[in-house]
Amino acid sequence: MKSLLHKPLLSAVSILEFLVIVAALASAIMAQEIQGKVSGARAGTVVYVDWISGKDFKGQGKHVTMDQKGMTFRPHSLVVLRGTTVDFLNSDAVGHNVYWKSVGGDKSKGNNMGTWPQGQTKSFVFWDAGAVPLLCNVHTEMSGYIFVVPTPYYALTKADGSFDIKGVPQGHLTLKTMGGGASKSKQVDVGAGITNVEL
Ligand SMILES: [Cu+2]
Repeated sequence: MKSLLHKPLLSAVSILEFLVIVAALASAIMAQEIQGKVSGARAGTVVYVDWISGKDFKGQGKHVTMDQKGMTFRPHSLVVLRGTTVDFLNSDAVGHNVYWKSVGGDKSKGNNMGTWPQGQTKSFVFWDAGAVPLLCNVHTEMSGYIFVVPTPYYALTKADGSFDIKGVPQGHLTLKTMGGGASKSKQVDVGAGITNVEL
């Protein structure tokens, strides 16, 4: 009699324990996500998590390509983590130049990479966070953007201003925007699962 009562009780406890363990594992594995909308924004505004104290994210060793093709910068907007190397490629049959007047509005960070022919690449490592408006002094109608961000947690807004940043750490974070007008900023408490933010 005693053993009959005891057995189902034991198995009920172990099922509960099992479910608790599964739930704990799932929340640990499941990445946190920030979803939201930047009011008034169109496609191409960068939304990013600002510096996190105690963390020093670097894109060191990582290469991404900014192409000049069909007389345009491709992609038009490129977001990179600071420390990332941008390989400027010329895919057109004409010479293209690459220069920027400032980084994050700081004119002392302006640079002219020079002009080079088709098939060649010149590289630059971007360490300073901020917007880099790209120009070509051969073709004044050409323009592009590199947005250098301080953390690997970022997204570009879609046409309706919505965004989605996956894999964000939990905690008290600052969300900021870059490009597309005046910069916005908001404190966010990221918990498990999805956190919704309006900027
Ligand atoms: Cu050009």
